[in-house]
Amino acid sequence: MQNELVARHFDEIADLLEIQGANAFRVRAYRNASRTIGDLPESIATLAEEGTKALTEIDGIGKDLAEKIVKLVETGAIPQLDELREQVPAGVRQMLLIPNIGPKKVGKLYEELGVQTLDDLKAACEAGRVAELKGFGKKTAQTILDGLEHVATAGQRFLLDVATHAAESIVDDLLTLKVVDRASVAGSCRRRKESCGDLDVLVTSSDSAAVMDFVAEHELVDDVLQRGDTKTRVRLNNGMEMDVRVVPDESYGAALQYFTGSKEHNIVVRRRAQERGLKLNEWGLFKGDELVAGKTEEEVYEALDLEWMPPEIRENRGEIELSEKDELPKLVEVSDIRGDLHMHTTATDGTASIEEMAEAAKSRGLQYIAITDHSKRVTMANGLDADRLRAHWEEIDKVNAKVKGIEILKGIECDILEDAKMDLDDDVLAEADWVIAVLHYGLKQPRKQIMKRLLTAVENPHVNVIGHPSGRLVGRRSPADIDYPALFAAAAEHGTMMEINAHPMRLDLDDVQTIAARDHGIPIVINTDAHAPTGLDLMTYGIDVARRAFLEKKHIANTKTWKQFQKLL
Ligand code: DGT
Ligand code: CA
Ligand code: CA
Repeated sequence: MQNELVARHFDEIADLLEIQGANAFRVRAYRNASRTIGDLPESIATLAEEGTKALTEIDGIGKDLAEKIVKLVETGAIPQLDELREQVPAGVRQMLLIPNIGPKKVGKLYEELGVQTLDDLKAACEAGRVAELKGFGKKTAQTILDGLEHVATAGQRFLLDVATHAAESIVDDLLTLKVVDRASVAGSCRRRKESCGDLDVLVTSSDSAAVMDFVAEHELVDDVLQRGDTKTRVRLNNGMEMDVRVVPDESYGAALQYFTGSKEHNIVVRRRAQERGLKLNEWGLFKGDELVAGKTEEEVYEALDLEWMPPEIRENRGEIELSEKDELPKLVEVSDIRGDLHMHTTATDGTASIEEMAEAAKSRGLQYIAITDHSKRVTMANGLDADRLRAHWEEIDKVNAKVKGIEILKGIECDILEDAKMDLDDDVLAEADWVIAVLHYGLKQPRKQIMKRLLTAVENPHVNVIGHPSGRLVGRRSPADIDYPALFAAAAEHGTMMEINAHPMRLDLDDVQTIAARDHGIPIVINTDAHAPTGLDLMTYGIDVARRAFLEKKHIANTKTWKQFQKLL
């Protein structure tokens, strides 16, 4: 379990306590714990395996918190959090998804207006009851109404890292059972989609009832919603739902193919079977009543004259044609990555020193990194002005000379201001080895102004890459309004790269935008934006995006060796 995910459990405790109007000190203790864990240089899960003692040595982690962390790492759940989730109605918890409305406000709405669902809340806004609440007003009521629309269209979906962790825990546990032979996650999680609506798990077993009993009693499972002979649907303790299906061994491949989807991919594959006088369903590929293929995905595809396709590309975006012609790309893998060009240190809002980040990158096999702290506009993160930045770069030079086996670039994550000026002057940017330009503020500006800002940055000769171009947060914050064809055309012309920010909450560029960027021949960089050493491990989610965009090693600039990368620069 990655630190990031452990941290989010404590944030959720803080949120729910705050909704309940708990003592501010208690709430703060959990918020601080969340930050401490998120920022920890070591893996919290590894520490927790040594027991509570190792954990209590961390500043701000007492015995009580330590016990909760151990429990979470061992079982995937914290009993207190489970209780809180039961106490606060699901509809009220969903209100936390409304942009710009925090737990304190949600608590007030719940306590004072008694709203329990998003519909209640909408009605209360429309009746003017929300605007009348102390501390709310007309503007906040409107923010809520706008936000409700956003929550309704997004539906209740879960970030890929949350989904992956739950699915892998349960699949791994199922595989330890004597009666279980094969087990796998399917659905959107296997396709590595940025968010998952629910989880789909497939199992082969000699004893279907035993599998379902095991799932029902699993620590991550809260309720059994439905149970049949071969299928059960359960709700996990984080609210996510999961289907577990027990399938016959000879159908496993066909079932895996079917339930991995996507629906759009399946429709084309099934039509292809029909064209060959065959019938494809989750039980197998049939000629009349005879099973032609079904045990493995490979044999199902092969029987349709197709090469097996990695799940990430099964979206009917041209993968079938490539497979048919034997021209599938060899998708990039996390082990191809040699550099990470976006990370923070204690100079701004990171928690580790330059040297600690460099050592952490080196131990993960990287050959080069860029230290890219914030520019001054980001006052919240103690952003750097020219003087502090130059002093910081001197430090980087020193560390670079000292730490062998890794190159450390002097970088900056420079804001593109609302008026389309860069936050730092050109003479400063000219001294950098690596400049990431980003939008942080004014994301809601009209397209024209957003494009003016992005194009100014793209055309600036000192800017190497546009970081997290849209500024969206998956399921939480809308992207800036960008004309991507115009952006990519300009980037291609000026030799500016595009980032896939690998943080599971960002994944920005997304998969579709990445395909377009590649078509423009723009070098793509996948970066973690790590704020602590363990943040470097999130690279894998950026790779997921790249793979969903059919990208190969050659499309990604930071797969190059240091020598090759220098040439590109
Ligand atoms: P999600 O859960 O919304 O993130 O997305 P998926 O792709 O996991 O969708 P889900 O859970 O509804 O169904 C899992 C897979 O089952 C889906 O990817 C393809 C297959 N499937 C479900 N319904 C249909 C259908 O009506 N037709 C076909 N061909 N396949 C389906
Ligand atoms: Ca699903
Ligand atoms: Ca499903």
